Amino acid sequence: MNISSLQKARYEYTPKLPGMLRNGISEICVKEGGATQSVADQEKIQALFPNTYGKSEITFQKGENTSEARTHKVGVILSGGQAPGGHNVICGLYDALKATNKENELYGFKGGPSGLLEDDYVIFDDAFIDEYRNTGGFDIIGSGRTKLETSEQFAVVAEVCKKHGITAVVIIGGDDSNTNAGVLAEYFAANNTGVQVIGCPKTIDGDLKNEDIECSFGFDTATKTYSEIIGNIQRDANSAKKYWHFVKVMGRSASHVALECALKTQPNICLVSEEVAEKKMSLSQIADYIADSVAKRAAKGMNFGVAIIPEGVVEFVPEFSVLIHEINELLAGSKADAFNALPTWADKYAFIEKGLTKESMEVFAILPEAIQQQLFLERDPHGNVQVSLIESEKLFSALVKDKLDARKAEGTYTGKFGALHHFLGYEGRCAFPSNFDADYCYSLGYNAFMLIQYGYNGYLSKVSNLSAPANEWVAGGMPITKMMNIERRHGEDKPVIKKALVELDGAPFKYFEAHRDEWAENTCFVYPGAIQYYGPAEVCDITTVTLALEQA
Ligand code: FBP
Repeated sequence: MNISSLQKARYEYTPKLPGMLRNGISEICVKEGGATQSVADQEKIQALFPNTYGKSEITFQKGENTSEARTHKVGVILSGGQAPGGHNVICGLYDALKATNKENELYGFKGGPSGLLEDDYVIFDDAFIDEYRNTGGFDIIGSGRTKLETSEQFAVVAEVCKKHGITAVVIIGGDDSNTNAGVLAEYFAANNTGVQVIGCPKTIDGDLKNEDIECSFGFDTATKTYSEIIGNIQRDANSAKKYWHFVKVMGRSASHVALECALKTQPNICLVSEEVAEKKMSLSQIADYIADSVAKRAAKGMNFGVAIIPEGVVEFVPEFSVLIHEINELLAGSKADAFNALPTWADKYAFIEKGLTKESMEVFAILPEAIQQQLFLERDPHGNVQVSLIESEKLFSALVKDKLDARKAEGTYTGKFGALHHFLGYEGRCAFPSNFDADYCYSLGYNAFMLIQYGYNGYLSKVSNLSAPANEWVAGGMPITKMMNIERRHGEDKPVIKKALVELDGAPFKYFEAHRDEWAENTCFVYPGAIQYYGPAEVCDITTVTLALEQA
């Protein structure tokens, strides 16, 4: 197999573990904290999780390992979108499991949760694992978005575990997958299967975090990768001085990725979806806000700039959500056939004009035609508009152009405006994990096995104190039920891990808010450059600005 010299070098990299896990398996003991409670809706969550609710927080310490000596077969799955470091979670899990007992085995179920349902697996050995150490991607076993959530599915998983003698399942996933890990753990306990479930917090979006989970893995590497590219674009913009670049970054439900990239690169504009929702901003107001920056810079002779747009922002614009809802209604059921049968876009437009309320039609009318068509043509299997496919970077640049044209007509703007568009998403999800993610992920996996060895069920592998050097990280576990509350999902009350959105009174947003006016008007670009894997710790090992500000 041909591999790059970096890949070869990364095979040799030894991930750093938290101090308390460094002394060898025989010297890791457990300290149990007090009983826990869910963050909200305690009675309801307790009633739903009678076997796994209220368990203690766990911290590992240096001391005699008192766990029961038994052979373990562990199953692992990767669930949802790729995130750098997933391979290292599996490597850490494998190394801890083998260091404990050579007879222990690790089964990797292929293609995400469906691998568990279809009993499609590999059994890892040293040669297999060694090819994936410190590499990006989820290709070691693949991932998938099948949801493990029904009792029928749980019964199948229990059968598969029984068939192979699997004693524990590790689920590497985001908030939904770990919610389901908690429900599966309860099912296993209630049915006396003897199988444990441990979750690991993954997602580049950074929206699986709370008072216990300081960050999800992959966020560090993905945002460093995007920031490198944004910095390069900024330098190009500052060299050529003729384009405004609209850069959309991934992050469907939260703007952590956009905000972190902005904190690293200091662009002229960064939209934060949570603020858009809080201030109930309209598309027109957002366009004016960006156009103001364009105009102020143009007045100083700078007809260039960079704007970061979070992937999910349009869903946070109240008037846009109403429009989407009305379009879904307008084309519900057989009405879609009547619409599709109309021969021209003009006919379709007339149909839309008749079906939407006046307010929604006003919003629809200001959209560029390409976006209007996207709303009607690209629909999911249920017939709903696929908001994630909307090219919001193009939408906003078109709206800004309209605003500037109007200002030109009024004589209040005389600059030039040429826009270019970028979408940074998949580029960052499988990058070689930064040293932080390589270390963090390996520790999460290693730690997950320690939780298994000590018999815990329904826990999330927890590694904290992450802005300190790895030696000072704290390893342990937190009951998944502690992170749950009840939310209305698809018309039903469900116990779920709360998704973490950007907090507008949190330190990262406050820092951004305090500096953005200056960044909007002047050129304060920062060029972070590529992720460095070898060199001084202050260049290679520091994590995100978000975490540094949150923990300052
Ligand atoms: P997870 O929440 O599963 O980690 O995935 C998040 C994400 O990376 C988003 O940022 C992006 O919108 C989405 O995945 C894309 O999903 P897909 O890989 O299915 O196209």
